[in-house]
Amino acid sequence: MRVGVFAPSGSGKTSYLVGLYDVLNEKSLLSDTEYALSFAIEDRAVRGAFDGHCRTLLMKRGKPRFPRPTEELTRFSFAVRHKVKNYKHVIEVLDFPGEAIRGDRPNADAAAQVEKYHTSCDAFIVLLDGSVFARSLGPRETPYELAAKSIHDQLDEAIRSKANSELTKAGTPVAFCVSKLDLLDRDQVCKATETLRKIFVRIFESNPPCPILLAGVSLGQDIETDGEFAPFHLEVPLEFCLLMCAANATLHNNELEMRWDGYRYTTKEKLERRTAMALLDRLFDWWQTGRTQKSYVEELKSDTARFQEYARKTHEFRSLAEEALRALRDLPPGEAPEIYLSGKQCKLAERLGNGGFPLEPI
Ligand SMILES: Nc1nc2c(ncn2[C@@H]2O[C@H](COP(=O)(O)OP(=O)(O)OP(=O)(O)O)[C@@H](O)[C@H]2O)c(=O)[nH]1
Ligand SMILES: [Mg+2]
Repeated sequence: MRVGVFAPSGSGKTSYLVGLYDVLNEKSLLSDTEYALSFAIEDRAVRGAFDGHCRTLLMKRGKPRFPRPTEELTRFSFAVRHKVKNYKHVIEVLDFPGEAIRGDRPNADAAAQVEKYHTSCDAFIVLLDGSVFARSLGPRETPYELAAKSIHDQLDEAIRSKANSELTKAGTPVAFCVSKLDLLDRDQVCKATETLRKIFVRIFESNPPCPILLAGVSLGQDIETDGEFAPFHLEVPLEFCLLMCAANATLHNNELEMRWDGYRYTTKEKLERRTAMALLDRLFDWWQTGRTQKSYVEELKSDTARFQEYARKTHEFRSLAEEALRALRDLPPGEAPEIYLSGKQCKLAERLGNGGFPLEPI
């Protein structure tokens, strides 16, 4: 799964990723009955850099605790595993200088690379600085608004180009996050989400529909002065993307599994009929179809292998989706994030039903 973490410069992308790394490490240490997933960055150099950033975030106070503005594109991946079923799936992320998507002054080379990466993403986490978004939209667009609109356009295009593939079959998930939630009061949160919905209205109401999450995230109260690192909902957007992509892949592979079972069945039938037939019948069949008994056996073998591969994937993605769904459903009632599909609010299903789609209309 490739996740695009989209945000204009200074919105807290790198800080979010560092905080998220810490939260995922903590959750990975829980027992499998509490949290059955574990996350790990497998590249030692990248892991070392994240550990360093985490230490600074936890030990220092004020501005120096945060990572410096990002100057280069950093692509990394972490593996998510199911602790019991021992299934591994790789999640790829790109951190980049937010400058690259500033509407007014894009760095052409980085901008092209960022855009290329994003068109191949299966899911998106969009971070927008709550303290900027809580202000009213003025008559003239600020560079921040221009950057947000540029994100909108790239999202729109990426969603179209990714439609109907394995992880996005029933829509590309997008988690919109109001970042720096600790700086906002209730009215400002409403204002920020209203602005966000206005700018991204086409994504909210996209057709075919994309599952949308709307959440607030923060690294902690007074984190920019002397507050403790107290992560709020940092893992929620990722769990949502994981849930939706894994549920989509379950649907997709389940469908292929059924279709392939059909092929397998007909090949098997033909083979059995031919085996039972007299030599003359076989010759007649060969003359009519040009196929030998061996070719039927080979076809059956490869069909069976495909069928088993799809069945395995259905099972594995399902286990990921179930656990991500459980984690999201376990959030305290007052903290449940808002979820939308085709502009309408939805809720999380109690469990993945046979249909496998985890959202229900309210
Ligand atoms: N109050 C508050 N401030 C935050 C939070 N997260 C980040 N910040 C502040 O936002 C600043 C920018 O964060 P970065 O993570 O560097 O933002 P970025 O999106 O990576 O920026 P670029 O690398 O320039 O694209 C930090 O230096 C902090 O001052 C948060 O949760 N709450
Ligand atoms: Mg950064």
